[in-house]
Amino acid sequence: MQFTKEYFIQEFKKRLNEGYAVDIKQASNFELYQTLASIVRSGYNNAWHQNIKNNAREGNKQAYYFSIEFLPGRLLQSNLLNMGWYDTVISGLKDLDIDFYEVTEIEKDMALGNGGLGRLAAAFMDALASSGLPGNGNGIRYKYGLFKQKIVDGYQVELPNEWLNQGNSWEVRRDSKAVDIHINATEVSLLEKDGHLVPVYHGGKVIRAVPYDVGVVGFQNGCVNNLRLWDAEIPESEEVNYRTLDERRKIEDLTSILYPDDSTSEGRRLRLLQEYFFVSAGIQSILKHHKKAGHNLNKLADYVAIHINDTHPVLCIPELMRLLLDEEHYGWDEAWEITTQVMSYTNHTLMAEAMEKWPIHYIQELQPRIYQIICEIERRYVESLEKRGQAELIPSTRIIADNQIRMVSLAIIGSHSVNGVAKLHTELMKSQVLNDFYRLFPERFNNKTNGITERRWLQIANRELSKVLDKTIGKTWRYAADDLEMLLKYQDDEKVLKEINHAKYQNKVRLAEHVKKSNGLKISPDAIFDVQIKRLHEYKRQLLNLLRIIKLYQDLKENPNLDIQPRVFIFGAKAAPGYHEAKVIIKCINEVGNLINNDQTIQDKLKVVFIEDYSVSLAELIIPAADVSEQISTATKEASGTSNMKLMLNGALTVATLDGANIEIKDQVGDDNIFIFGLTKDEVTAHNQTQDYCAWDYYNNIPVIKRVLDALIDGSIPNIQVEGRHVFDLLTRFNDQFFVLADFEGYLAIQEQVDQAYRKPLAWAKMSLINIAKGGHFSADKTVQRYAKEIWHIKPVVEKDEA
Ligand code: 26Y
Repeated sequence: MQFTKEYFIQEFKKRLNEGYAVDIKQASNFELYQTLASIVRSGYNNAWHQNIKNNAREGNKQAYYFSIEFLPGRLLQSNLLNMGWYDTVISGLKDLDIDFYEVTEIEKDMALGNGGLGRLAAAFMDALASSGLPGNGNGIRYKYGLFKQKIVDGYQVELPNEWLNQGNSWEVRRDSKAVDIHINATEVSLLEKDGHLVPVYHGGKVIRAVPYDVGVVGFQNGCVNNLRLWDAEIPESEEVNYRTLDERRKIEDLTSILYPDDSTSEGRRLRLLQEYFFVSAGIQSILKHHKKAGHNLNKLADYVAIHINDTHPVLCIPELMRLLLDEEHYGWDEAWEITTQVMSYTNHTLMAEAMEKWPIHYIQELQPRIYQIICEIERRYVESLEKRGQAELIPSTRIIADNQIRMVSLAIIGSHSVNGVAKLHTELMKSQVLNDFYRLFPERFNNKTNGITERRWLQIANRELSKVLDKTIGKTWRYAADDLEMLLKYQDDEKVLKEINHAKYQNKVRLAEHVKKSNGLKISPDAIFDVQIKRLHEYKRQLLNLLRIIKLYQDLKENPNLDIQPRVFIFGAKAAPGYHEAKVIIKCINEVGNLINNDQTIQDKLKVVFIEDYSVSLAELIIPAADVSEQISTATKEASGTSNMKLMLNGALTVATLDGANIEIKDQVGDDNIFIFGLTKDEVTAHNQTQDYCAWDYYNNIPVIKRVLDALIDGSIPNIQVEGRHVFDLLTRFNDQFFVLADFEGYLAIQEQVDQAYRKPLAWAKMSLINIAKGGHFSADKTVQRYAKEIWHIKPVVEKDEA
């Protein structure tokens, strides 16, 4: 069927009437949105169904991406784009006098993630489908997802994000695919049955996992994959075992929020239960599907690849072992062979505190059989190292130590592939943090630099720039992101450069309007829009940014006529609810903002905007409007970063340390088109090894540092008596763990260069153009194609020209 405007208009009117008994003039935006979504769903449901059937019939090997987070954002526009219906729908709605973009605003972000890792998982879903690769997601359908952030008196307040209140248009509940999960058995004994030893669980509870499937539509190729999100319920037959409200509430809590507060043992246990819940549900459902298709489990690795996204789903390994041993009666060696062939693992951080370790008794209580299996994996592992004569590597790599289970060890030992997410990160993994594992299993380690989906971040988010690109280099970049390089030919073309600047300006106007509405603050699109958007973390160094803002403010107070380019500092950041330091930093940013934004004497040369409740949708508004991208983590700490890629793709110039994927961005755009500063990885490593860093020396010996830090504690910034002192202490008494003071002067100097560069609009636009042109390098399509070829061994089942 040809999807014409006439057909669309007719269908739209019909469905609106059938669904809501209203005509267009009376319909609310919500009703219009629902109607539109229903047409979109009908448009891909058949392909979705066929895809599932084809994969089963053809025996295509499929990848399953297990992730505790998925952060897709809104789906209406990306589904329309991927189906090739975008322009037709906009034009049809226009004929009906409906503002498409207003309707899209109704959709709540699917915010089942907290940051880079979750957004990456969503980008991979889109990229897999768009590459025609059979790849599915497996995660949790959180009722509230990550909290909704409000800023009250400068403080972060966490509220539930009721994203499901009005339903989710994109999900389909599949009762027939529900599976049961046994938890909290008090004891497991082995009984002989039909010649096999089978485990019998005593005590405990059964939880039913019910999947909600979301179709993931590929870009104009007819491929629709599956994102399966699990909800927890009490099975009817089990109701008698849940007698108190408290017990029932526990089941509700299980899929209530992402990352329950882990400052209490209750919260930590809840997260562990979540991890086991979605892992067990996912693996059981994969095995069921595999058996139903008539395949032998011996051959599981010919049909299935399971990917463990960070350590959160690492119980995949003992859970698959459990099912193979106990339910399918494989011997250990055979089961282990199958498991390691199927599993692969991505590491997203090398920071010790973010590496999961679980007290043994948590796992014992959760599922004693899983604990037994982990112990046996450990026993055999230790034995094998002894046999290999590598006993010296046992203490650092073993799974169980100090009464804790190290999830990284389990992940590496139980997988055939371990990858990092940027070149530097993989190198550090191999040479430092996971070096002992690398010595044991060098062939498992590989790099897969992260990627982003240009479709969302350019085609959807930045229509102004997209138009300029279409006009200048044609439309092939919309299909093949590498074609953005064609833009390089125009780097000295004044007309094109002006158009790029104009597009940026329009995006800045749009963001300024939003800021006026949301923050009540007037900002000028003529100022530099200087953007730092990411989770609030000390290593990401929002503090470094803040100290420089204070410095500029002090300079201006001393000399109101100081010749600086007006700048608007834009922050978007959530702090983990239990992360006190991060919350203190948010308060300080907001209070410095209050002071500066209300000070008439500095003639609007500085403004500080904290955009609350940062999300994918807000990123779509902010990123196209950014002039400067702040990627200023302490070298070695940011595994990759992905907002750095999105911002460069949208023509922002990066101020960066040599960390994560910043290094690869620099390699792409060249030294002249990026602003690099700060300690290098070797310098940071040396400080850490020699422990020679002394923050007080910086404070005492460098007047500009002293002046800025003193402002935190001398009352010159109102309302931060406690928080200012806290930050001061972090940077001095606690010896500035992230080397903020060491990098401060370098940061000021590079920002001075940014200031000078911005004064030459055409030269700036040229740098911007080069960044845009090189943005295609970081396409998630290419990244997942590398995973497909080198880790999962899956092949495209839909070619582009089949669309
Ligand atoms: C401790 C625990 C529960 C935990 C919770 C969340 C551990 C890690 C995370 C999230 C990590 C995360 O988002 N990491 C980011 O992954 C991105 C995608 O690879 C990277 O670009 C980014 O540098 C990294 O910080």
